[in-house]
Amino acid sequence: MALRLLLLTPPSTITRYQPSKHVPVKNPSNARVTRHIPQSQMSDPPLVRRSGNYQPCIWEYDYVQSLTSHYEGETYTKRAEKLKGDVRIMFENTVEPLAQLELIDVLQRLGVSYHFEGEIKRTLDTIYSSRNNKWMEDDLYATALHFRLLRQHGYQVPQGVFSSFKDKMGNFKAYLCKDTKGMLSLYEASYLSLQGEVILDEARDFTSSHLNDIKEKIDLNLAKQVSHALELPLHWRMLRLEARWFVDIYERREDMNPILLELAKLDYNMVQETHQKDLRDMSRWWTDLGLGKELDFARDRLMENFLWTVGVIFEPQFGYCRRMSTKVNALITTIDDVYDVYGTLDELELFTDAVERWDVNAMEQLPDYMKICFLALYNSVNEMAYVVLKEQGSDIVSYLKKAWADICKTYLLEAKWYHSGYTPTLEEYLNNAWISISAPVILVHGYFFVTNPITKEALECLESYPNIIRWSSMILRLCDDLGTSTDELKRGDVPKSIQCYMNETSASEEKAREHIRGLISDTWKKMNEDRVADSPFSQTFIGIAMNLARMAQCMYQYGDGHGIQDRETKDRVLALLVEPIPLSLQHI
Ligand code: LA6
Ligand code: MN
Ligand code: MN
Ligand code: MN
Repeated sequence: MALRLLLLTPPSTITRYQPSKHVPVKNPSNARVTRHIPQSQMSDPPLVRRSGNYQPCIWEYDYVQSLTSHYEGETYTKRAEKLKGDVRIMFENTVEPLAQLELIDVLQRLGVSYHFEGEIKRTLDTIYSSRNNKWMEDDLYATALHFRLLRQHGYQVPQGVFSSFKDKMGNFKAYLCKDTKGMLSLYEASYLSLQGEVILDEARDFTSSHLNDIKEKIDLNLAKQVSHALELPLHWRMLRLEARWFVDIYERREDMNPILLELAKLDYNMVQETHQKDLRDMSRWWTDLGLGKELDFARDRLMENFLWTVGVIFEPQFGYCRRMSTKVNALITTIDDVYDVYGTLDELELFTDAVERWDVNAMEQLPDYMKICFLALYNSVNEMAYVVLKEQGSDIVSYLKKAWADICKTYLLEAKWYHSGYTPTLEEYLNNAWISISAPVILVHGYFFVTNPITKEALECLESYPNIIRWSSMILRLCDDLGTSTDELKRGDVPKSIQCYMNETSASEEKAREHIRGLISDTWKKMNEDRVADSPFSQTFIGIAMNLARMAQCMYQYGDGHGIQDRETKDRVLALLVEPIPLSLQHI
């Protein structure tokens, strides 16, 4: 109905804002009119607002509330304790360095290494300080596995360990191509690289091109692993989803250890049970808040907002962080649509001002739909600060409100660019867009959800957004642009990184996308450097920042996984949050 109205009415009489250069008015099929707001001055044409044309939420409240799992209670925890004890004995009985590394690798991939942090640290310490490296000599697989695991855990290993695999001409020796396991191991290791490490860049090129060539000619289970790795390397993958995938691969392996497999399945199902509790809680919160229903132009994506938090921190003890981060994500998703889709420039100025002042009195100046949005934000964020004040005696309101003021200012600048039809340079765009993607807001809040006691040094560092936050944000922004900008431009939005680059260099879209993928890869290298640099942050917090980037790779792997619910994201929700891994419980 509304769409027809728009099509039948000449653009000049129905729209008050100036359509920018990026939105040809001739083709408004993606812009749906949702509401007409009567204007006080009759001479003004009626105000027409865009809509993102987002589909309503596919996850019904009752369905989400019905998600339960029986993997709860003493029977299961006892069995899990027994299996964990068996694994500890395995650590004691495994003496060969290669076998030790393989045990650690399998535990990590199966998603259960978080139970064995002490054992893993002790084992890697011993391997790192040992002078006997004979077991690695001429063994590409072992050398690369050693390199990857040690670097991952913050030990310094030089890229030069791979020099012996190169010939006099400086090329990787040709015979290595026959060693698929070694090639795959080198490929994964190459993603632990820092900026300027040429040997690792070459290793990545060499292994990816050969693995691509042979993937149709090898054993099926191995071929699956090769294709999976080529699609996204292990270092960039969302941990839980990888664990779910690897359980199936591991089960088919000849050297599969039934204890590890059973522990992995049982633990996955038990963790899923705690995630379901968090999810039910948050779906109740979101429904009670009513923001999704009130603001019908915005994405109603509680499930997806929760999914991000599982990618960011999955361990059962961090339920508080997951729940509060879900709230933050839901507020971001809604407010982003206020700025990108629905609000007029005048209103957006007012909203930005209200957030900057963090003053409940500033609500008076807002239109009704913004009042409800502002108060939801104000109350939710203040409540999060209240918990910290109560528990730690620190007043963190100023840090939280600064993060929101910063993002709103960047949103506003994008809105101004859009309304004036301006295309920034890529640099100008990215200087703003790493904040407008919301990762700084998510991470600043995340810091408080996992830190007790909060330190003065960390607070000072947080205010100016340390590198670890910047890189994580940049990866999220660039991945988001690759996945969402096509639709965004159709509906009318500021040019994103791809379009800014095209405009600046006259590159084709494909070339621009390649350039952006290159920037993502460079940013990962910077992140690899800063995640092990001296900082006032805990490993937990650094993990959150890394995992946010991984979640971005995952959400936008096949397009807009955050906005579009019924494709890959739906399968992922089912695998992660709904379906337990089938498990026969003979021993329980
Ligand atoms: C993506 O939307 C969106 F809402 C985000 C803020 C991405 C991450 C979200 C979380 C974790 P969109 P824009 C809640 O692609 O307008 O519209 O910045 O973001 O490109
Ligand atoms: Mn948006
Ligand atoms: Mn936006
Ligand atoms: Mn986007």
